[in-house]
Amino acid sequence: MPERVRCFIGGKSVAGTGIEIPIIYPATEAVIGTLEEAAAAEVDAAVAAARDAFDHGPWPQLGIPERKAMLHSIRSSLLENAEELAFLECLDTGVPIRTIRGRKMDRLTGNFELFAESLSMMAGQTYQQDRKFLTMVTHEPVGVAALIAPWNSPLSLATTKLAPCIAYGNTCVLKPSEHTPMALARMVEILHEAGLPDGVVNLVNGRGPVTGAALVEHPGVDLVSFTGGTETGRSVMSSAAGNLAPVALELGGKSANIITETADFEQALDGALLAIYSNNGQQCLAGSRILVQRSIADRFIERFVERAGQIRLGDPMDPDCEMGPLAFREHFEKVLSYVDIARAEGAELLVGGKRAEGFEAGYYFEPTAVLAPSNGLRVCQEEIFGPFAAIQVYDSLDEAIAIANDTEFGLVAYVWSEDLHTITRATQALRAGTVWVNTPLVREVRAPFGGYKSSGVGRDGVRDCLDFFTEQKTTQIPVGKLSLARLGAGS
Ligand code: TXE
Repeated sequence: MPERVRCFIGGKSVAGTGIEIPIIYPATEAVIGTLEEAAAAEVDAAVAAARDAFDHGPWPQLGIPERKAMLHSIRSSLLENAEELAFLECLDTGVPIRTIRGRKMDRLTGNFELFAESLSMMAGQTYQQDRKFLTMVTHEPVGVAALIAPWNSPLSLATTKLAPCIAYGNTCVLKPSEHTPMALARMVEILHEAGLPDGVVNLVNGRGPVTGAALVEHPGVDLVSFTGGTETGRSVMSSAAGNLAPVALELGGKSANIITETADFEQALDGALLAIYSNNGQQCLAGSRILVQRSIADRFIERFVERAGQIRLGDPMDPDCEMGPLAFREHFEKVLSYVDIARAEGAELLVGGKRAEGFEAGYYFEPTAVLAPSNGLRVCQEEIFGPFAAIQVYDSLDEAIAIANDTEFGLVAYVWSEDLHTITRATQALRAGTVWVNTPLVREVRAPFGGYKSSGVGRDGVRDCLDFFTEQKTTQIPVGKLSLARLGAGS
């Protein structure tokens, strides 16, 4: 475990000259390291290193086979170091180690594999309508990217940006969340151990409004990819606008999980629990509004509450742990505050609602559910980002769809039914970037993923990443000599 987390710039570890930030293990609240915040000077140096690697380095000029080979080599090195990375991510986040070892590591290594493969299939276009010209469109790297990562799943969400960014020949400066810096710092070292040229990936650490803002506003940055909260996303977009830097924003959600009376009851129950309580409840795609049809509501709520109360909270390093602590103190307090907000607005607390008992320390919060009388409540409209479900009862499918769409967000939506017409009607009407039918939380990483409305701008996925991380160049060449009008030649 590192004692100090520093910047990594131009292939070297560099001290941060900003403040020192304690790194806290959320399961014990113990200080386990120190983060050296990058001040403006280190942000400048990181952007300069990325700029130099882009403008003068080999990386953007390499052929596809060479870049592909490097991505495969990175993937192998990450696999070799997977256990160490999983351990650090668990210390950073408090997410159960079994989740990290499984789906997070697959996603981390899979991101490099996917974009290595996608390079093989990268192709431009030709336009042949005008037979006097060859017109071709090619993809070229854009330049230096600022990549801002969140704290709920640092390795997989950072590399969802980083892998396509470098695959398509760009260079970057990565800024992890100040709450979860350790696994990504080690990952950046591993990229270099695998042979990545210096300056292609640079790392700065620190608070969002300090290090993050300095990076996003930097005139040397050509594009910005951000995952985080919706309010922060708005400010990132307006800062990037100063440099006309394109932005991709993956933001919050308040996704509806519609449980119909035609659902496979047990599957829907399992799915609803996973959708709100996995990853300690901290995921943008959580099914945080559970809409249950009246005819099955009593039975569903009873079983849901019973199961929520039995979820095994504990030491996230324990392979049997199902739910760990929330990621940091301020976030714990934010999630807890919604219990009083819910009560004050007339919601009924069904389960949980307080710090979990039996833990001397750690940001442990009980799996919580409230019954909300209306979708207008704050617990139904605001992203809580914790293990906190707001359950509502509806009568008709049309009513459920209207409730589901009555939100500023539009990241994902879930529907559970064995009836084809219910499924087709709901999937067409739901205003969300992804609709999951009879399943929770599958991420087909090749397909577009992103939000309608305030849930984001742009999409992850192979085709959209190619569009975002490359410039398209149209080149035209005449076939044979042209007979051009001869201005100034007389007659
Ligand atoms: O996230 P922030 P916060 C949601 C969730 C959560 C809320 C606030 O609802 O409760 O956002 O969380 C960096 N310029 N999500 O405040 O601030 C920051 O350092 C540049 C949803 O912790 O969005 C971190 O690296 N960067 C979500 C990253 O932005 C800035 C994941 C995300 O932090 C910045 C996380 C600035 N001005 C929270 N300010 C998801 N979509 O999965 C902050 N940052």
